Amino acid sequence: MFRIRRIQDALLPVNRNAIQQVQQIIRTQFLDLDDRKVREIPEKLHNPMKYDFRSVLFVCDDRKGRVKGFAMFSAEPGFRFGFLDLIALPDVAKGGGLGAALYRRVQEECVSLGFNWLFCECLTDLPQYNPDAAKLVENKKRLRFYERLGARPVLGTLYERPRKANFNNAYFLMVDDLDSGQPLARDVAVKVVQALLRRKYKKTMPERLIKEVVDSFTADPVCLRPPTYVKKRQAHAYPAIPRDKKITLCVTDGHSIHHIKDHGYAELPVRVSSILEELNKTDLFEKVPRRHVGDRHILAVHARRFVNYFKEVALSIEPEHSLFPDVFPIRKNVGQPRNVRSHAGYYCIDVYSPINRNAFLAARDAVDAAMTAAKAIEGGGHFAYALVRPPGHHAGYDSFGGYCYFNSTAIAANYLSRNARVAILDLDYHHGNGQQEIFYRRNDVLTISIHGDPVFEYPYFSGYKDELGEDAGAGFNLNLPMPRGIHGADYLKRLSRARKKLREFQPDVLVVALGLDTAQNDPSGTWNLVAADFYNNGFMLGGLRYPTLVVQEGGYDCSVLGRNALAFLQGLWNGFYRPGGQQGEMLPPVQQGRGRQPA
Ligand code: Q9C
Ligand code: ZN
Repeated sequence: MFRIRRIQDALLPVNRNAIQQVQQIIRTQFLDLDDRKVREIPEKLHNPMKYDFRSVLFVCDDRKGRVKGFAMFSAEPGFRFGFLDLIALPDVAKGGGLGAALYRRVQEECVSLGFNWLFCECLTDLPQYNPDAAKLVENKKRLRFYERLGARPVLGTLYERPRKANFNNAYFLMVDDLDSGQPLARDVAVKVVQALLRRKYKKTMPERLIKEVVDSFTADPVCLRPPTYVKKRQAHAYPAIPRDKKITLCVTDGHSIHHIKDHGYAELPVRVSSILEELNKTDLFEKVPRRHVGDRHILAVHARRFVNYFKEVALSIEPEHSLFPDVFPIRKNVGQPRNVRSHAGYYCIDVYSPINRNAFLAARDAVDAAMTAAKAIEGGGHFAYALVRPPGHHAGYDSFGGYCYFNSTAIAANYLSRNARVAILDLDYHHGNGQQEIFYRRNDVLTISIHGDPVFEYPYFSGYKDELGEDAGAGFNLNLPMPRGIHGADYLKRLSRARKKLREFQPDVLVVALGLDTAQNDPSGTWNLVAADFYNNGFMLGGLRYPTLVVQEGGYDCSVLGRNALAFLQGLWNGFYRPGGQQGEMLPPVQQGRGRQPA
C-alpha cells in the first residue's frame, strides 16, 4: 500500500525524513541538476514567498515512510498555470502506476487552484537528439506515459533545440489542458515560455536565446503533436478538493452518548450532531474512524489515582443515574475517604460536572478521537478536527470539572510533543486551566489561552496574566483575559498577540482548543463573535502554516455551533492554502471539480 501526500514543510519528523529521501533520489537520478537546487528544497517549501513560484512537493510513500516516488511542482498564481519541475517515474517501464498517481495528483492540484494549464519538459524521441538507442527507448516510454495522462509535446518551435552545444539533452515542452479541451493560445504560451525559461535556465541561457525560442512560437493556437503512442488519453474525474488536502475529521458519536438529563445542563449530545450536520454540507472533510488507544496516553498527563477513581466510580453507577459531587476538601493534602461515591468532590473543582457511566465512556471516546486526529497530523496531514464531547480543557492533572473529565487536548498535545514542538492555543470562552496546569513546568509545550477575565468568569481561580509558567516552563504559558461584551475586532487584536507568541516559539504543530462559547448569545458567555469573526480567526491562524489539530471544547448555542465551527475551519484552510485570499472575505472553500467521469 502507498499513499500520496503533499509536503508543505520540513517541520515534522515524518516530513523531514521524506524530504531527505527525495533529495537522495534526485541526487542519484537527476545527475545534471545543480546541487544548490536540491539543498534549497526545504526552504522553498517552507518559505514560498521568497521565490517567484510557489513550490509543492508530492511524495508517494508506504506505511513505513519509505518514499517510492515524488513530484516537485511549482504554481504560478499570476499566470494561472502549474509547472512540473521534476517527477520520478519509478515504474514507468511497467505502466507507471505510481508515476501516474503522482501526475494525477499534480493535475488535481492545478484544477483545485483554478489553473488552466500544466506544463512540463520531457526528453524528446527525435532520432537526431537520440544517438543512444537505449535512451531513445526510454524516452519513448516517458512520452507514452504523458500522452496517456493528457500531456502532448509542442511542435514547430525552437523549444526542443538543445540549450548547450555540448549536451545532447533536448526537451519537448509538454502541454496538458487538464481535460478542459481548450486550445493553447499563442499569447498565453509566449508568457509561459518566457517565465519558465527565465526561471529554469537563468544561469545557462542568455536572454538572446530565450527571445529566439519565444519568437519561434508563431502558430495560434499553439500546435501540439497528435498522440503517437496511445489512441486516447485516459479520462479523469477531478475531485473538488484533493484527498490529502481535506481536513481529517474524527467524531465521537454512537454508543456511549453522555447525556445528563438534569434541567439546564448545556453540554448536550446535539452539540456534536448539529456541528456535524453543517460540516456534511461541504466537501472539506475526510472522515476517519475513531481508533482506540491505550490508557498510557491518558496516564501520561493525568494522575493514575484520578483516572482509576473516575473509571471505577462512573462504571459503578446505575445507568440513567448521575452523581453530583457535593463536598469539596479545601486542602488537597488530606486523607482520602473510603466512600468516594458520597465524597466525589475530592477530584472535582465545581458542582457542574456529574459523574455517571456514560460520562466515563464518552470521555474515553473523546480521548480516542483526539488521539486519532493527532496521529493524522503526526503522519503528515495538515489539518485534523476532533469533533468531540465531553470537552476536556478544564480537566487538570488530577481534577475534573466544567463539564470536562479527561483533557483530550492535553493528551493529544502531549502525544505529539514526543517528536515535535507543540503549542496549544485555547480559544474557548473559559480559561484552559487544565492544559495550563499540566504543562506549567514544561518548555516543550507552549500554552496560550484567550478567555473571559477570571475576575468575573469561570473558572475564577486561574487564567490571570501573571501566571507565566514555572521552573523550565517559565515564560511558556500566556494568559490573555478579556472583559465582558467584546466583539470580533477586539478579539482579533488579542489573537494577533497570541500569534506573535506562537511565532516566537516556532512550533512544529499547533493544537487549537476550539471553544465556540465566544459566540454572540452563547448561554455561557458574554461575547459577540459571529460566523465571519470565526472565519477571520481561522484565517489568521491558517496563515501561520503550521500543521494544526483542532479539538472541540465548549460552545452551547446549537443554533449557530455548526456555522461557527465550519467558518473557523474554512478560514483556517483558506489561510493555509490560499494566502492570497483577503482577511474578512469569506472565500468559497473549494473550486468545482471537473473533468469527464471515467467510463
Ligand atoms: N449555571 C466549557 O466551556 N459554568 N466549560 C456553569 C452553570 C461552567 C464551561 C454555569 C462553565 C464551564 C468547556
Ligand atoms: Zn467554555
